Amino acid sequence: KAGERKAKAERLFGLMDGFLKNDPLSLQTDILDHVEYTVARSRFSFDDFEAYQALSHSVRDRLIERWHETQQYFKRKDPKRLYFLSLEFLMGRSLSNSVINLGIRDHYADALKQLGFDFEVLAEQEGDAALGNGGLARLSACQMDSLATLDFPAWGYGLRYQYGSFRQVILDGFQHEQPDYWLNFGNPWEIERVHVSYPVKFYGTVEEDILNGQKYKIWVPGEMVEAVAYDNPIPGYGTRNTINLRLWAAKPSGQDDMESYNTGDYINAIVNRQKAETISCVLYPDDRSYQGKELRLKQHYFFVSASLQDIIRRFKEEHNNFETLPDKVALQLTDTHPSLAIAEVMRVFVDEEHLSWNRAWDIVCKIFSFTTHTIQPEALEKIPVDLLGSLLPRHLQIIYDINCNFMEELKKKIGLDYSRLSRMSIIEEEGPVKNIRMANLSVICSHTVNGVSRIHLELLKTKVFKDFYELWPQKFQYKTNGVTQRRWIVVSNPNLCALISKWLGTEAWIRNVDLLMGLREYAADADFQQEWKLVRRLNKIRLAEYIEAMSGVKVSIDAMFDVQIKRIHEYKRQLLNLIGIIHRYDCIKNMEKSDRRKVVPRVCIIGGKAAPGYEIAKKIIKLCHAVAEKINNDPGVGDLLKLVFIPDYNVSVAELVVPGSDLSQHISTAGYEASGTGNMKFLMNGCLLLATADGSTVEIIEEIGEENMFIFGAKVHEVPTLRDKGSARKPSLQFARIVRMIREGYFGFKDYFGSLCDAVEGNGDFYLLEHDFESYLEAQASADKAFVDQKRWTQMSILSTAGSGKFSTDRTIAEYAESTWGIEPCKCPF
Ligand code: TH1
Repeated sequence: KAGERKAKAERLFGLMDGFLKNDPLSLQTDILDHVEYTVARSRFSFDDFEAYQALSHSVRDRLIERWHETQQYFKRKDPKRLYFLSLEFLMGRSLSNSVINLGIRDHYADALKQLGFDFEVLAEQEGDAALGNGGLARLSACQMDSLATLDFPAWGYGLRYQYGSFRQVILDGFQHEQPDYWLNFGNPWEIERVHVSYPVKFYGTVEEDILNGQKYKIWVPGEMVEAVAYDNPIPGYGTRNTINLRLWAAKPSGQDDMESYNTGDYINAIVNRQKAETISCVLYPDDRSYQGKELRLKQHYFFVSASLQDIIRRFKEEHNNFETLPDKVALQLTDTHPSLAIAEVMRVFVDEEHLSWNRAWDIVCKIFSFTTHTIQPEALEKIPVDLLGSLLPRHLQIIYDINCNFMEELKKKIGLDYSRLSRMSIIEEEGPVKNIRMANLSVICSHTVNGVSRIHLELLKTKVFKDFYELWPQKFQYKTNGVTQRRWIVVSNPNLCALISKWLGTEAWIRNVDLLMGLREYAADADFQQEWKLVRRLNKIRLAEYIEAMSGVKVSIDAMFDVQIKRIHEYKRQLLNLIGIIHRYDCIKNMEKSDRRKVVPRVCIIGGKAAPGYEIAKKIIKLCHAVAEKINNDPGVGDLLKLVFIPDYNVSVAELVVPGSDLSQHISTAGYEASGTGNMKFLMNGCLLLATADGSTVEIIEEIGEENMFIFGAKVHEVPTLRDKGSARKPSLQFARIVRMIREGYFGFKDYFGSLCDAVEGNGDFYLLEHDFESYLEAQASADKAFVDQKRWTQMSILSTAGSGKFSTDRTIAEYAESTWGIEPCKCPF
């Protein structure tokens, strides 16, 4: 039998003619075949979009080859695997990233040229995959790139939302949300696996059964939905390893409800079944405040249940003893969103696999690690007990049992300290409704809890999880976030990439980013500076063209491009930026004509989405437009100051904006940004940072030195006292004057901005805008001063890139692999 199988395999491989070839002729034939047979257009006439489709399919073929090889290799080697669970992945575009990681970008560019197409133009045809909101989701995407590149045997799991992050449309300066029809034109980057599907249960009751004299719980569901897998290959750079991101879509269950068909209401029965698809229909657009909505909870469980069925099935194919599961499987929880997985594993083990509670619990405590991404209380997920009890009745019982055991253990350790016990309980009893605290569940059941920057861990230890830290200090760690240099330099800034490789004399930094340090020795070199400045200028030209196309505003390339792009949030203080801009405008207006020559011209760029229900954030967007209208049309100001809002900020917009900026702002109130990752993208691209000592910026300061940045504002430990002092502080007259201008309608919309102004005045100033205003202006003045001295500025810019090595997800992932997941590389041989 084995001999027969081998002979067949050899014959098939012979038929296959080895792997796909990457010479120009093969690539052209391939692309044209896809034009004809996949896109079904004539090979003699097809447009740019059709060319993009055919091109992507040809790349996809190559991804699939490596995907197969890698998965077979993992299966054969059977290493410990990491399963990375995240409800959000912001992948952006895939084409350029894929061909670069496969090492065949130039091959494709040549092949296309001979067909009369330009690679870059075709790459622009692709829309973003935006299955996430902000930093957390892009972090998950960057981490996938590093997991693949570092050859780790890992898979990502997520949801395949039919509608990703909403499209932000600005009308009259107001944000409107529109659906993101990202799948309408097909998605060549995914592989639908119709045969990989699992039933997911909801509602119903819990009953008891007896088997071999033992009592068991059986969950009799009230609703069943099918989860279908869509695989998205993730190629590593400089390796053949291609890992998988498996996303689930909801489909009506294959188990027919005969009852409703038999009653004769055929149409209604079908229509009702179709509703199953709503579960994976839409991404929740709010990245902070958590609302206990049933659909959201359904999404969480749907995702968790399908992923675990898949993971456990794979484990059982090769193993028959769950005791070895912790040696073979690590489950990473990205924030609390997937933490129902804990209760689900307990349920499967106890109810379906018939393990004893204690054995199941032992295993569970060894497989989960949890990373938290915030400290803001409104983001901590709390599920109303009644909601969980109706949707997932068995899970509620299990969570109660876990909590009960935990409370007993805890009492033995800390005695009857009831206030501490109630703080640490998974069940929140206070308040009008009882809630399940998902964060407590995650901490109790995970072997490791990670923060996303050093300062974030400090705050977790001393505030949010203080009680838990005192109980289990060894559980708490941090892994400072990173970004992938493949996407954020190689893909998005090809000129800088080439320049770095030229001066370092190697491309090795693309896999080993610490080598960027080697740029330090050329930081003051006149030739290098010249080339550096030229690259940056070309990027600014590209950005200026985009700005003009999007907003109609013509901007000067010589001006300093000053950028703040990120989700709009009070704690991120876009309003401080705007107040600073108004102040600058006011100064220019009140200046003698002769003094204006000394002003450093600025183009202020703001971009970001506001959660649809977040009124204050939406008002900030409107204020930005109102201020821009006034400034940009003031002939007395001209090129000295421009303000533009870039609509519909997403990954591909960031790829354009980041390389073209001179200065970027990361100005959250200290203690509020758990890490921040935008700062790292700008840093890598040689953009200087104007920032508070918050989140990962604290560590950036250590790497590149405060003298190469513009740091301002209250420090973390000062914030609570400053807030308590409130209006007792010395008021800033300048600040008050500007707030009054806004309030009194200097920029129009008089009544509309009142609540914005209330939120930053006197005791209302929760995020300390007024307190930090003065030092903010000083930092801005130092930035102006530095910009005038272009030699110094360029040196700072080079030193920023040179010092950015620590902030690669390659480092983050290597740390997780070593001290949290316990996994090792598994490199597929050539
Ligand atoms: C962000 C944090 O705000 C940011 O500081 C951090 O760099 C990033 O995560 C990655 O670690 C968060 N995003 C979310 C999204 C949701 C809930 C909480 C957070 S915290 C949905």
